[in-house]
Amino acid sequence: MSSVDTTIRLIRTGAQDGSICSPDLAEDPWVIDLERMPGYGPGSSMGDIIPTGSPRQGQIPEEYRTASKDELDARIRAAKETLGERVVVLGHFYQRDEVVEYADFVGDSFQLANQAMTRPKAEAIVFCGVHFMAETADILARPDQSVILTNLAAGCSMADMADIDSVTECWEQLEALYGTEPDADGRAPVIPVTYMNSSAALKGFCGEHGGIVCTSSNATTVLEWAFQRGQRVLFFPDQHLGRNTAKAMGVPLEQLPMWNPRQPLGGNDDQALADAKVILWHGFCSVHRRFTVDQVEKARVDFPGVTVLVHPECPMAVVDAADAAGSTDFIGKAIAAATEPGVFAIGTEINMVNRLAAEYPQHTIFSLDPVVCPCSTMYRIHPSYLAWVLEGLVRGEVINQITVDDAVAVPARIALERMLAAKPGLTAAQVIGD
Ligand code: CIZ
Repeated sequence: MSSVDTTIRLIRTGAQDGSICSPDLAEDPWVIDLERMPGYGPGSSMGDIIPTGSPRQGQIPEEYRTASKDELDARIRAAKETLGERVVVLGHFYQRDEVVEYADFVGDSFQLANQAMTRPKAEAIVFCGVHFMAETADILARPDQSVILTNLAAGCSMADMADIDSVTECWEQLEALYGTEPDADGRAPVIPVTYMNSSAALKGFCGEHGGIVCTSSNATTVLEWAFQRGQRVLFFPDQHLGRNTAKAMGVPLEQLPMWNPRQPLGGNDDQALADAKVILWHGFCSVHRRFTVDQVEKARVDFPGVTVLVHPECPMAVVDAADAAGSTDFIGKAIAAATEPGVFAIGTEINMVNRLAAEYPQHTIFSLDPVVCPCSTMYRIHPSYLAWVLEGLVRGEVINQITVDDAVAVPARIALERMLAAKPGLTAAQVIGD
């Protein structure tokens, strides 16, 4: 099976049938960054508005931009060999195969940050993922370890949808409405919960305000933790993960208002906020927003008996129409656990789906979305950038270091530690009861 990159190029040149969401996908990332559009780049979030001041990637030396695939391969392998245990390369599940092949670990954002910790001799942690992941790795890393993001333009459009200023403004409005005193059971008026896919500043905000971080694997446990300590939750940035998780825990949809930071009280009235159990920030993932109920229905018609597995960042109607919803780790494990050959339609990023299809040839595994449309920001990483930063390390130069100041890293670590300590255990009645 060919990689997503190869498929894109074949479709672009007409050598293979199919459709891609942008012809620019066939371009190299430095062309996109410097010559075409100062946005997220082609792919699933290309229509999203990138905040002004988002990191840009400067021009990398020509020798890397023009090197052939074979030359880059030889240089990356030689640099890794020279650096040995002094470097660890991390590749996210959503990263292209052409980069993942050099990764020492492949996983989700939190698994990767933790895996880096299993390499105590690593002086440098090279992230082939997106910005918030490198920040998390830096928060958890030792002070003498440097974390490198291979392309600084690899941000996350969903993480960018909640910034510290808008969340602080929201918090002040909620404090004015609810007050700051706990109720008779000692529960705070609101507990902030941030998804791992958020800036370090928001993790720090949660650490400072009695809140916590969650991943898509532990969102239920984290919401239970929050309901033990608070009357309601402010959940950011992904509305869909918040809604899908709270709904599955039994919270009625009327108690899940959405907060639009561009409107007073987030576009809600006092009563809706008084009744709220989870206030959902209006963010979304443009990869997962592409999946639709029509696609699920088509998969069921085309492949009777198909198992539809989707990520909880998908819209609620898609999650409801699927057979199961869960994190990347959940989806991978669900397929690994299938003993009989089966058909799986998957609603998550195409690189991961493609890799699962190659890894489990006994099954038919395909993306629910017929259009090839990778995560635009992951797609900014290319082997040229990896060769550039690794050869920098060989010369003793740390390129594209991501550093989180202690003023943010210390409270952010508290919010992450609360997540690690959270244990499942509340009943549905405890969650939704007043
Ligand atoms: O946390 C991650 O790495 C992402 C993007 C999702 C997931 O489910 O693992």
